Amino acid sequence: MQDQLKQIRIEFDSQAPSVSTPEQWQRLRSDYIGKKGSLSLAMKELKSLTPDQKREAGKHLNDLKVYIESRLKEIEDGSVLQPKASTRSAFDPTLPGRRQAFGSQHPVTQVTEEIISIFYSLGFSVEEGPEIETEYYNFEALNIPKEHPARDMQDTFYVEEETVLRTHTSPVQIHVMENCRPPLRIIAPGKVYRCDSDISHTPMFHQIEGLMVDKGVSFSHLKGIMDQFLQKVFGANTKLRFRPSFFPFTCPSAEVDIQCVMCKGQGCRVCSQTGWLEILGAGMVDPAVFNAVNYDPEEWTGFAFGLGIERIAMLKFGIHDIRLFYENDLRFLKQF
Ligand code: 2U9
Repeated sequence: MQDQLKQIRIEFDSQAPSVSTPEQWQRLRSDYIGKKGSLSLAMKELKSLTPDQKREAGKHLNDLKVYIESRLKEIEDGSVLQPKASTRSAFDPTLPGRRQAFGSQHPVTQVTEEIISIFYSLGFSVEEGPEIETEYYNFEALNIPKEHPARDMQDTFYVEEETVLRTHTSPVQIHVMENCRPPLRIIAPGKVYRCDSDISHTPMFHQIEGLMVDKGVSFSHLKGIMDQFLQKVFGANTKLRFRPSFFPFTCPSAEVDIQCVMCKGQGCRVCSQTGWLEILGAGMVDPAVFNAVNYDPEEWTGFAFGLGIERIAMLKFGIHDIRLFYENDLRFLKQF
């Protein structure tokens, strides 16, 4: 049987290279693996063998069948069955070219750039700093003492004993104040990290914080700048309200709300029926922070504010789940 199979293979190998038309390919196929082809005939002869011989010969038969099928496939792929170039429809040079697919900026980048340009027009410059910080710059210099709950391991990613992933961009302003004398007007955009994850929190998100220090800066300056900024982001006639709040680094402190962009103050699911949306936190820089950077709090005053960029983008674009920003799903990203 083995000799017979060898012979079949030799014959197949001698005929295969001369196949050049679909008809010849069909014929080759049926001669070898068709119902009445050489392999089927050999298969019938298995019956007369002992069980051991049958097992051995069956394996060789199967190997040969796999070989012939793969060679036939190669010949087919090598265009035997495909129309010749000359019979294909001619290339039409008048057809418009295929357009290059363009990407677009991530919605968080779009909102960041919009906010930067608004503050730039108000005389603020952009400052950046490292994402890995010492506890001193992230906490102590900002009047957040050792036992403060904000330092909790559950909120803060510790890299080493006294080194953290910054939980806000405030350390940038500390570095700037250490290196520059007032007056100053800066914003600090960038990534921040907090150990938190749900529909409105991701372990990494983006903030923009701002700081203005000068002689005679007051809470009304803060109100004026926040008002200008929020009218530009959410449209003219956006209503604001300031609620008293607490942050270790500002005093007095406030949270700033805008009238709900979805229901215009009527009350809806997005604003939890209150008619207002919390947008940012702000306040007058605490004298303890000025002392940490050797600014005389009797001579200088300043305001600071901070906001989460994803939150602004979610409200502007009507996105309900913050995690969508970081799933890299093109169906989501292509909408921006
Ligand atoms: C210095 C002094 C003061 C920055 C401020 C806030 C209020 C605030 C939050 C908004 C939403 C963070 O992203 S969020 O979770 N921020 O409410 N941030 S005042 O105050 C500073 C910063 C630097 C030297």
